[in-house]
Amino acid sequence: MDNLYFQPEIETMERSSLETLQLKRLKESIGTALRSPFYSTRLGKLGITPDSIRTLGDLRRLPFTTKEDLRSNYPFGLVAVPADRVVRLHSSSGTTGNPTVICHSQHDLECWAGRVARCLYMVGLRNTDVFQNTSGYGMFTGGLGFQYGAELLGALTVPAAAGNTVRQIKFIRDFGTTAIHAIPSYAFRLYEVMREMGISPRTDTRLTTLVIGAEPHTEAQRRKIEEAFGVKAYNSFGMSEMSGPGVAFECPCQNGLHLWEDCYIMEIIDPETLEPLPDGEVGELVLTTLDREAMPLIRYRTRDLTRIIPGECPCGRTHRRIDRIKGRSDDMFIVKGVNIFPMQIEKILMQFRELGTNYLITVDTVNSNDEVMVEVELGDLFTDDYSQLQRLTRDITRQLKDEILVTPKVRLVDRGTLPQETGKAVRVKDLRKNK
Ligand code: DLL
Repeated sequence: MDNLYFQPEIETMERSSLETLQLKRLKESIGTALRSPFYSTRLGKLGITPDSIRTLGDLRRLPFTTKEDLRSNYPFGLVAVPADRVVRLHSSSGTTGNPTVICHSQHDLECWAGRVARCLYMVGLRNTDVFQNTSGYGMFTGGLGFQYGAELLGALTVPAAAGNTVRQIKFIRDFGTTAIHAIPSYAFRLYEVMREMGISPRTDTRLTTLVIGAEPHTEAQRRKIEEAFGVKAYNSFGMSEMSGPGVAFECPCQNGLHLWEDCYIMEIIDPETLEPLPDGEVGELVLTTLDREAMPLIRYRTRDLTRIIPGECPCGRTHRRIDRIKGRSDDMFIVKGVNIFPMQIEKILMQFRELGTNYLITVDTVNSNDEVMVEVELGDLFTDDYSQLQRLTRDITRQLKDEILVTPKVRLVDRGTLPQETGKAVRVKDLRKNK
């Protein structure tokens, strides 16, 4: 039973067979989508039928689907099956207007759990593992998504949910947790509290694996997490619109995330011109679902920026890899005409050993001038020597300016000063939006 979730016939499939499978499933997906009010109008108007798709290239003739489409057809306008087949919905936390809703049939939930089990198996988890999930349960898909995936794998799955760090640590020790799923900012929090309690993750726990994802993070941040816990931390990518976690995941080679191409067709487009980009170039990820029946999505614009990593992976899996997410096109902020992504700033900050991992970027207009302020917490090894702090501030400012081409104000603050979110970290506050 142990290797049920390694499916070499799918994961290492010849590209040509994989593409044949994709084409077959794409036609089916379009046939299903046409049963929803939204796509029957949108695609019907263009005369699209499953038979009009003869090659994978024909997908490019179809219109994109956007988050706005989901919002304006809220809640059920994209549902393609009768109501009695829908068994669950997840919804995003829309701050303004309608949230987005994704509906699932029993079949969809089974496919999703299978994908997550496949990902966990890939990084070495088995039915003897104890998997503790620190995601919020509820509408956020990191909770139930990992719960059902890890259970399907046969692991003892601990639905610890978000927050209450001291209790999390007690569970880790009492239940012999071997694997933790956490968003990267929470992994740091867990480690800090462990240290305050005098607990070493290396010697006082049975941890072997961390799964981190759901928010952008740099390679340097991943390395810091790995050093802190003394175990490998694997990057996990997904989004509620594509069911949740389990869309793309790192293998033990940790050189990109295999995107499961039997379940999704991926495209990378230039977000301005909407034209396809060649492998290796960074652009917006566009995904089409291939095995979802309650609510298929065709050419969904994710807004996530990444690239396809050219070449083959030494692990032998043939599903292509995406690079870690560089940010979202809607995360980008513009200061003095320069496009800036929070990940550019994080990349520089993480190079300074004196700094901790929590930071906040505030953009504001001061005397008609746009200014960027970067506040970052100090790591606890650092002294409070004033001249040393000044030198460090200067170094950070210079390196940031080289990277983002704007001179930011840098403020070093004590550990624990900046807000610590229980969910995904909020890295940018753009106060210009409120003016
Ligand atoms: O974050 C699903 C998920 C749960 C993924 C647990 C992984 C682990 P949403 O809340 O809909 O779903 O947010 C999706 O989060 O479009 C990306 O911008 C970002 N994101 C997700 N995974 C990563 C990652 C879940 N590994 C949005 N790296 C996506 C960077 C990520 N960004």
